[in-house]
Amino acid sequence: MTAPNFPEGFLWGAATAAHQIEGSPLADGAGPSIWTRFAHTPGMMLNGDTGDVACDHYHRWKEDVALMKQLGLKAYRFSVSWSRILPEGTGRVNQAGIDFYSNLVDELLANGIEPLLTLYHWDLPAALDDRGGWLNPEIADWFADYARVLYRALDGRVKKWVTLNEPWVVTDGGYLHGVLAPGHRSKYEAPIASHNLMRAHGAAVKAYREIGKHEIGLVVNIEPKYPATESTEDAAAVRRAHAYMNEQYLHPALLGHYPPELKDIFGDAWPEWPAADYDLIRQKLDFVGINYYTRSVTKAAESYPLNTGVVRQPLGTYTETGWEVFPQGLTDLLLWFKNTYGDLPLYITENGAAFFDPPAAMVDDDGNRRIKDPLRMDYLRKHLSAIHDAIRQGVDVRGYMLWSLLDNLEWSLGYSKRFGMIHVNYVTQQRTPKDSALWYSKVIASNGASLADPLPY
Ligand code: PNW
Repeated sequence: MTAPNFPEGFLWGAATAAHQIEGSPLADGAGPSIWTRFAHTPGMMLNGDTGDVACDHYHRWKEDVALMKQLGLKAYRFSVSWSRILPEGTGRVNQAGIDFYSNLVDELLANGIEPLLTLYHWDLPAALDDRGGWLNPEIADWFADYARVLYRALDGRVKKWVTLNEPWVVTDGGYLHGVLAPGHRSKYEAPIASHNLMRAHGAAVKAYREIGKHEIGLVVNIEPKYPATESTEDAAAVRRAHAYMNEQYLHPALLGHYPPELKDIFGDAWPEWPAADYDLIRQKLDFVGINYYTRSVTKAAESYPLNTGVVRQPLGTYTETGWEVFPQGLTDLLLWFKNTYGDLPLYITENGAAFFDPPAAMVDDDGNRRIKDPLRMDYLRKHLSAIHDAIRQGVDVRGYMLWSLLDNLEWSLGYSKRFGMIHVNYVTQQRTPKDSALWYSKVIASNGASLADPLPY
């Protein structure tokens, strides 16, 4: 490999989300979110884990920013918990909630780290779920009002804003399959939740144009779909899966319409939407954030309501979440994005892997605690090279946020899956950068050139 040239100023960073790391969800006047509630519903979380303590980032944010600085991160993507800011979701503002994020942003800036702020990473105020949550069309206004509070408090110090993280996961997990909060299972609800998410996105971007002076975008998780065989049935399955996951949100946000396959998938559960909604949803965006983890090899199969299945690859490498490692898919996806939606600045806003890492027991010759995580290093190196391939082919990728800064609460899978480049001991809360973090730190310092070097082991 020749030394890759990443664009000057490429934004190297790491990502987290409020409910996954903060802990103390009800501290200082915050209201409960659907995740506080879901995690305390028996049977919903693996091992009965909750986000009550998580990484205790709510108290250790200074230490965590110091670690970011030590590793040389240029950027940090985090999310704000809506119910810390507005305990009832609308109306009364909780100043202590604003102060927490305001202090975090100041600390990042003081350490030369650019904040990327996500307004919604899945923790809807429980009070709003009681009013219908994402099924209530009023939520577009609720979300824009919440966004305005933060724009007023932080715009200027925060220059990169994200409306929603992964509307697909919110709907698919939360309203179609019931595995994520609020735990509903309905093909009638899913399209409504999706549509209201996109209306809320549009309303928040519109509000930003009135108040904000910098950049705002949307973050989606996308995953290329390859056919299992050359049959026409599998080709059709790929089209459904692709429309459902990759186009359902990007099409309305960037093109102003839904892909036609959604009607086939949802049948009578797919409503006709008022034309005016599409104007609200389609707003000019300053960038799009892409979260990439895996691909899927797709076949026709009986499943609700998509009638698709995934074929496991016998020679594939799989992570602890059962996702195939497939770096080429990221290059393919970035090229697909450019061909479909045109030139728009892109950030990889999440990419990473859960692997089993040995506990932080090893001590090296210099007396430093070491955690060897060769699989994560290899995963990151291959994906960064895949991004570089896309950049060479003309895709405008401006930054990379590794998922995740810290081991954290992997939603309903609890603490069983470790995505962090920094190990967290959940008993002592001790943080230990894994070898992948030390390696990533060198990649950052060389602006990617060190990707050409072989891995240390
Ligand atoms: C993302 N999928 O979720 C989230 O943004 C993170 O909060 C999460 O911890 C991370 O990825 C790791 O899971 C996803 O099924 C969940 O394709 C599911 C999928 C993709 C992303």
